[in-house]
Amino acid sequence: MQRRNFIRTTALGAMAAGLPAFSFRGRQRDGGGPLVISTWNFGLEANEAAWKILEAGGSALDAVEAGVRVPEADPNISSVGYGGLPDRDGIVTLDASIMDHLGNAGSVACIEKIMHPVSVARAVMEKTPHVMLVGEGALKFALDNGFKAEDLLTEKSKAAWEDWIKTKQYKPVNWENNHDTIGMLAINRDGNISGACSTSGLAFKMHGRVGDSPIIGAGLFVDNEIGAATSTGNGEYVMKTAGSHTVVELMRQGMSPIAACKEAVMRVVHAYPEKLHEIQVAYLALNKKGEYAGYALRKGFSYAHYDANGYALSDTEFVME
Ligand code: SD4
Repeated sequence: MQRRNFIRTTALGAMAAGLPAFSFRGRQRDGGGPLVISTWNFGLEANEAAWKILEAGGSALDAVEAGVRVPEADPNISSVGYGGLPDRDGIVTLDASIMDHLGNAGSVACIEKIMHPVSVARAVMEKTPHVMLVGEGALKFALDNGFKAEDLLTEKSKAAWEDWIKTKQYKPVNWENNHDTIGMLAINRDGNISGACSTSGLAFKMHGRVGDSPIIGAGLFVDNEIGAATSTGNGEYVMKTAGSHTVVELMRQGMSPIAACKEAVMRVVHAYPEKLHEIQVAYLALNKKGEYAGYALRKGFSYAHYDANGYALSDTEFVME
């Protein structure tokens, strides 16, 4: 917040002095250095873990994996990894994806018992000819590759499920947005871009339900020539509009990150007007120049940012309250 105020002050100062001020509607990194951005507010640690790698001259891929692993391991975050809210049968199933600057991609969907699905997604990318493994096959692959099987349900997430089941009795599936999928995008010192995304998906979803986060082109897309995008919200609407790929394609046609994110949100607005009262869809995007922004259907979407100037949180613009 402090940094936001600082930026705002600086921009106003520049305008007052008759100097070109950068726009709030998307920002440009200073001097072309590395940076990392991520959806919502997972605290300083996630972005800091990524930033340390970028600052040391490491790859954007290592950075986003390290960053996403932080909330995955945090039992107090109820929407990602360990401690994530289970499905309506009380089972924690996780979705994750990763994509690098060479166009390589990997993902896992509906994987159980593995605390770091983003690292399994990376292993799928690096060790198999495939992009995506799901369910039991994904778990078997993870175990074969040295990942440990663990109980991901915590006392707290179990209690939340037991509470929910008392009143909802499986109906309807919880469609309220369980905020806070982490989508993270980074650009490193060489200007190469990677992204990663990880979630426990919608709370109390149907068993077997997969969201947008592990779908390349929906929850995440990277094109190193253009930029990258990631999404959060009700994944069904992101999937039905091929959201993140749409954002990157719009940037390819010359749109700024904020204009591209807004247009992708507006595709949902136009296609599903009768659903808007019950859903959230939000995008975060970064282009090759290091300009970045987010845009949301509803008020309340925020993102974190870390670069050489430090850490900052920002709210995005939105279509409706
Ligand atoms: C999903 N997009 O599984 C995810 C959930 C999410 O904020 O982002 N919640 O649909």
